[in-house]
Amino acid sequence: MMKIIVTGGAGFIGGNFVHYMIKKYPDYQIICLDKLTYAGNLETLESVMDNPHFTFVKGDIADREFVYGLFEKEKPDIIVNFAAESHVDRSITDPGIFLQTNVIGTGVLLDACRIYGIERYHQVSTDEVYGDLPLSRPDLFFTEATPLHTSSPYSASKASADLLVLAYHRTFGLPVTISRCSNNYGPYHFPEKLIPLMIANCLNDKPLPVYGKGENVRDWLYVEDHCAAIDLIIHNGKVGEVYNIGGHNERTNLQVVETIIDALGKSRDLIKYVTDRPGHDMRYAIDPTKIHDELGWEPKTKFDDGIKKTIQWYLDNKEWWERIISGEYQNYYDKMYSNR
Ligand code: NAD
Ligand code: TDX
Repeated sequence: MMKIIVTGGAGFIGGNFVHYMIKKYPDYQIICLDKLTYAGNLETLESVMDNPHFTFVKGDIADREFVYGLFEKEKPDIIVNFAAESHVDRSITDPGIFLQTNVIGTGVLLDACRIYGIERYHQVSTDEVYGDLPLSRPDLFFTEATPLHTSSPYSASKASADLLVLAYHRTFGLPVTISRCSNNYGPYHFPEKLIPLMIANCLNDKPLPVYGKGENVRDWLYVEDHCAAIDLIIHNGKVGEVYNIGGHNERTNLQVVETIIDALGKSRDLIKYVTDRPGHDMRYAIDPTKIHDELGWEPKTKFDDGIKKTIQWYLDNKEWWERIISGEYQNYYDKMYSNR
């Protein structure tokens, strides 16, 4: 029996991870610690709220007193830290909160682990810490040895957190692991991100804002495959190690948008090319050899199947995302996209 604190479990990937773990390990105790920012949504956790093996706690990972109190009370075995400000565009308009949550918050969790003792601290990081690859070199991939070379305040904050995690391992012997994953997609993805935004706008016959020429490449991974990889790392991964996670599913943004338009039977005239994101990374591509060879991980879902499942989920769960886009999100959308 393990007790796991999942931070950021009311968000997209953390929420999927909570569901994955409860299903796979019905004896484990899962505690979700989440601040419920604009990106946190208790409706994502509705079906597990009454499960006696699940507890939801509202709180901020950067609130030292609160975090120490929780560790003292719960004495967790494992921490999986998903909690973060996660949207690159928001980090360009307001970087401060990214430093507060992603860097300071990670530092507080690490201190709590030192003081109260844990079996494993796992940091959920991102391929964005490696910067980007040129479109002219499709033979290049990010390995765990690729130098950190960040582009946005978001990725800089995630890279800073990674360095802190590794420093706590080296200096204090804290049993840590880090995973760096490529772009996820799937159920419960907040509609500010490319795929859910395009699905929602398509269904509402609204323009589809493609940054620049739409030629940037992302390496898409179905969220359940990411959850399975983290499950393997926390149980079998080597302490002090970094694992890249990605599934060789590269697509240009334009290809992704056209796939969604076609699947929903809409017109490609909905595409609207808009001003590019400042500092926009060209291409991300992960080499997952290490996690494959050491832990036997392999992605199960190909992009063509995963995108169909995802679109179906958004069709079947309109209430979940319609409630989000009808609220405060509208102000964000107007600020970000009008006059762009
Ligand atoms: P998300 O924005 O959907 O969810 C983040 C969650 O963290 C929300 O529930 C939010 O309320 C919570 N949170 C934010 N600040 C907090 C704080 N101070 N204290 C406690 N909770 C807080 O993000 P996501 O897309 O699910 O990403 C989860 C993690 O995975 C992040 O660390 C992100 O950097 C990383 N990641 C994401 C992707 C991706 O494609 N989405 C890819 C690789 C890595
Ligand atoms: O309206 C849009 N139009 C557009 O062209 C949006 C929201 C995005 N884009 C482009 C920008 C990117 O090239 O689509 C691509 C994907 O954008 P996002 O969904 O914002 O993701 P990205 O910036 O690639 O970062 C994501 O993957 C790595 C997550 O948000 C991060 O948390 C994760 O670390």
